[in-house]
Amino acid sequence: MPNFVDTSPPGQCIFCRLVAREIPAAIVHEDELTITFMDIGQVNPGHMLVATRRHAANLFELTEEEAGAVMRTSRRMALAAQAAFPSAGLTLLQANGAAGGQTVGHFHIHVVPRHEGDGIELTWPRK
Ligand code: DGP
Repeated sequence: MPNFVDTSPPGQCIFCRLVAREIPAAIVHEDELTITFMDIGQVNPGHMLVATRRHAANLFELTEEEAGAVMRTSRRMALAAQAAFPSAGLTLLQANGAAGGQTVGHFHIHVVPRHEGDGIELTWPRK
Protein backbone atom coordinates (compact mmCIF):
# COMPACT_ATOMS: atom_id res chain seq x y z
CA MET A 1 0.00 0.00 0.00
CA PRO A 2 1.23 3.55 -0.65
CA ASN A 3 2.52 5.58 2.31
CA PHE A 4 0.36 8.56 1.50
CA VAL A 5 -3.09 8.67 -0.08
CA ASP A 6 -4.84 11.99 -0.74
CA THR A 7 -8.51 11.41 -0.03
CA SER A 8 -9.28 15.08 0.65
CA PRO A 9 -12.81 16.29 -0.14
CA PRO A 10 -13.74 18.17 -3.32
CA GLY A 11 -11.91 21.47 -3.58
CA GLN A 12 -9.21 20.50 -1.11
CA CYS A 13 -7.35 17.67 -2.83
CA ILE A 14 -4.05 18.26 -4.62
CA PHE A 15 -5.55 18.19 -8.09
CA CYS A 16 -8.50 20.47 -7.22
CA ARG A 17 -5.96 22.93 -5.84
CA LEU A 18 -3.94 22.57 -9.00
CA VAL A 19 -7.06 23.24 -11.14
CA ALA A 20 -7.71 26.36 -9.01
CA ARG A 21 -4.07 27.49 -9.47
CA GLU A 22 -3.53 27.33 -5.71
CA ILE A 23 -0.46 25.16 -6.27
CA PRO A 24 1.88 25.36 -9.26
CA ALA A 25 1.99 22.80 -12.03
CA ALA A 26 3.25 22.48 -15.59
CA ILE A 27 -0.18 22.58 -17.25
CA VAL A 28 -0.16 21.24 -20.80
CA HIS A 29 -3.81 21.48 -21.81
CA GLU A 30 -7.20 22.52 -20.42
CA ASP A 31 -10.71 22.33 -21.72
CA GLU A 32 -14.21 22.44 -20.28
CA LEU A 33 -14.02 19.00 -18.62
CA THR A 34 -10.35 18.02 -18.41
CA ILE A 35 -6.93 19.30 -17.38
CA THR A 36 -3.55 17.81 -18.34
CA PHE A 37 -0.29 18.52 -16.49
CA MET A 38 3.15 16.98 -16.08
CA ASP A 39 3.41 14.35 -13.34
CA ILE A 40 5.61 15.59 -10.51
CA GLY A 41 7.48 12.26 -10.53
CA GLN A 42 8.35 11.61 -14.19
CA VAL A 43 8.53 7.87 -14.86
CA ASN A 44 9.86 8.80 -18.32
CA PRO A 45 10.22 12.23 -19.94
CA GLY A 46 6.78 13.39 -21.07
CA HIS A 47 4.83 11.59 -18.33
CA MET A 48 1.50 13.47 -18.07
CA LEU A 49 -1.67 13.16 -16.05
CA VAL A 50 -5.05 13.74 -17.68
CA ALA A 51 -7.55 14.59 -14.91
CA THR A 52 -11.13 15.72 -14.67
CA ARG A 53 -11.56 19.39 -13.79
CA ARG A 54 -14.41 18.46 -11.47
CA HIS A 55 -13.53 16.41 -8.39
CA ALA A 56 -14.52 12.86 -9.27
CA ALA A 57 -12.70 10.57 -6.84
CA ASN A 58 -12.31 7.70 -9.30
CA LEU A 59 -13.64 5.95 -12.40
CA PHE A 60 -16.90 5.09 -10.66
CA GLU A 61 -17.74 8.76 -10.09
CA LEU A 62 -17.27 9.93 -13.68
CA THR A 63 -20.22 11.08 -15.72
CA GLU A 64 -20.55 9.51 -19.17
CA GLU A 65 -19.54 12.84 -20.65
CA GLU A 66 -16.40 13.04 -18.49
CA ALA A 67 -15.49 9.44 -19.32
CA GLY A 68 -15.56 10.29 -23.01
CA ALA A 69 -13.73 13.56 -22.49
CA VAL A 70 -10.81 12.10 -20.50
CA MET A 71 -10.23 9.41 -23.13
CA ARG A 72 -10.42 11.92 -25.98
CA THR A 73 -7.93 14.17 -24.16
CA SER A 74 -5.66 11.21 -23.39
CA ARG A 75 -5.52 10.33 -27.07
CA ARG A 76 -4.70 13.93 -28.00
CA MET A 77 -2.00 14.09 -25.32
CA ALA A 78 -0.56 10.74 -26.48
CA LEU A 79 -0.26 12.14 -30.01
CA ALA A 80 1.39 15.30 -28.62
CA ALA A 81 3.79 13.22 -26.50
CA GLN A 82 4.78 11.16 -29.54
CA ALA A 83 5.62 14.39 -31.38
CA ALA A 84 7.47 16.04 -28.49
CA PHE A 85 9.14 12.98 -26.97
CA PRO A 86 9.50 10.44 -29.77
CA SER A 87 9.08 7.03 -28.20
CA ALA A 88 8.64 3.47 -29.31
CA GLY A 89 5.38 3.12 -27.45
CA LEU A 90 3.16 4.60 -24.82
CA THR A 91 1.42 3.28 -21.73
CA LEU A 92 -1.87 4.59 -20.31
CA LEU A 93 -2.51 3.69 -16.71
CA GLN A 94 -5.41 4.50 -14.38
CA ALA A 95 -5.72 3.45 -10.71
CA ASN A 96 -8.82 3.32 -8.49
CA GLY A 97 -8.78 3.20 -4.69
CA ALA A 98 -5.82 2.53 -2.41
CA ALA A 99 -6.02 -1.19 -3.17
CA GLY A 100 -5.82 -0.33 -6.87
CA GLY A 101 -2.71 1.76 -6.26
CA GLN A 102 -4.37 5.18 -6.42
CA THR A 103 -2.58 7.79 -4.30
CA VAL A 104 -4.47 10.93 -5.34
CA GLY A 105 -8.23 10.51 -4.98
CA HIS A 106 -9.16 12.69 -7.95
CA PHE A 107 -9.63 10.85 -11.26
CA HIS A 108 -6.62 10.85 -13.56
CA ILE A 109 -5.04 8.82 -16.36
CA HIS A 110 -1.26 8.47 -16.62
CA VAL A 111 0.14 8.95 -20.13
CA VAL A 112 3.68 7.51 -20.13
CA PRO A 113 5.97 7.54 -23.20
CA ARG A 114 7.91 4.25 -23.41
CA HIS A 115 11.10 3.02 -25.03
CA GLU A 116 12.32 -0.49 -25.76
CA GLY A 117 14.28 -1.71 -22.78
CA ASP A 118 13.55 1.35 -20.65
CA GLY A 119 13.40 -0.99 -17.68
CA ILE A 120 10.37 0.70 -16.16
CA GLU A 121 8.31 -1.53 -13.93
CA LEU A 122 4.81 -0.08 -13.91
CA THR A 123 3.88 -1.58 -10.57
CA TRP A 124 1.07 0.28 -8.85
CA PRO A 125 1.26 1.82 -6.33
CA ARG A 126 4.60 3.09 -7.54
CA LYS A 127 7.66 2.03 -5.59
P1 DGP B 1 -1.73 7.57 -8.71
O1 DGP B 1 -0.75 6.87 -7.80
O2 DGP B 1 -2.11 6.75 -9.90
O3 DGP B 1 -2.92 8.10 -7.93
O4 DGP B 1 -0.95 8.81 -9.29
C1 DGP B 1 -0.82 10.04 -8.62
C2 DGP B 1 0.24 10.81 -9.34
O5 DGP B 1 0.13 12.17 -8.96
C3 DGP B 1 1.67 10.38 -9.01
O6 DGP B 1 2.28 9.82 -10.16
C4 DGP B 1 2.37 11.65 -8.60
C5 DGP B 1 1.41 12.75 -9.01
N1 DGP B 1 1.38 13.90 -8.11
C6 DGP B 1 1.18 13.87 -6.77
N2 DGP B 1 1.21 15.12 -6.28
C7 DGP B 1 1.41 15.94 -7.33
C8 DGP B 1 1.52 17.35 -7.46
O7 DGP B 1 1.43 18.13 -6.50
N3 DGP B 1 1.73 17.84 -8.72
C9 DGP B 1 1.84 17.02 -9.81
N4 DGP B 1 2.06 17.61 -10.99
N5 DGP B 1 1.72 15.68 -9.73
C10 DGP B 1 1.51 15.15 -8.51
